[in-house]
Amino acid sequence: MADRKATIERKSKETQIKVTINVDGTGKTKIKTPIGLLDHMLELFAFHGHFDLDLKVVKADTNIDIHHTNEDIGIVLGKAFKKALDEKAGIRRFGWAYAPMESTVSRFVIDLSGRGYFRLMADKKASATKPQDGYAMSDLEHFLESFAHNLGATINVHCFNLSDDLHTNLETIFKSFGLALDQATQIDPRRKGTVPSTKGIID
Ligand SMILES: [Mn+2]
Repeated sequence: MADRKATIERKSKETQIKVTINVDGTGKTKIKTPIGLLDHMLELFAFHGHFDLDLKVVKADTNIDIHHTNEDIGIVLGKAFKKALDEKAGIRRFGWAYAPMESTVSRFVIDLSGRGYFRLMADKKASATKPQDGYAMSDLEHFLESFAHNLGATINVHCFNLSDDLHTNLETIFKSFGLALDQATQIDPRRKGTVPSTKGIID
C-alpha cells in the first residue's frame, strides 16, 4: 500500500496554513495555531485517530477575530485527508463512534462518500453554550462544515446532554471525530484495494 501522507500549504489574503498528515500514524502531533482551545482539540482528534498531524498557522488575521483562521484550518485539514486518501481504494469508507465526558455524549457518524455535508444536532440549543476565549459552538460547526466540504465527507454529529461547558462538549466531539475517521479510513482487506462504492469511483 502506498504511503497515505499529504502536505497542503494554503495561502490566502487572510491566512497562511501548512499541514502535513499521515493517516497511518501513531497519533504524534505538532500543532501551533493562534486558537489554543482548537490546538488542544486537534491533539485529541489526532491522538485517538492514530493520525500524525503537523499543523502550523504561519499567518492569521486574528486582529479581526478567529473566524477566518478557524474556517481555514478546517479547509486545509479536509484537503490534506482528501489528498492522502487519493482514490479511497480499499478503505472502510463509513465510520461511527461515541465519546462521553461526564454526562455529555457525542456520536460522530461519517461517510467518505465524496459528498460534502455537515449537520450538528443537539438535544439542547448549541448556541446556549457560552463561548470560551472567543470560541463558540458555532465556530465548531463552521470548522466541521469546512472540513466536510473539502474532504468530500458526509458528517452527522449528535450531542446528547450538551454541557454548559464548551470544553466538555468539544472534547466529546473531537474524540469521537478521531475515532470515527480512524475507522472510516482503515483498510478493509476484503475490498482487496477496490473503491468501496457501487459506482466504482468516489470523487
Ligand atoms: Mn481537555
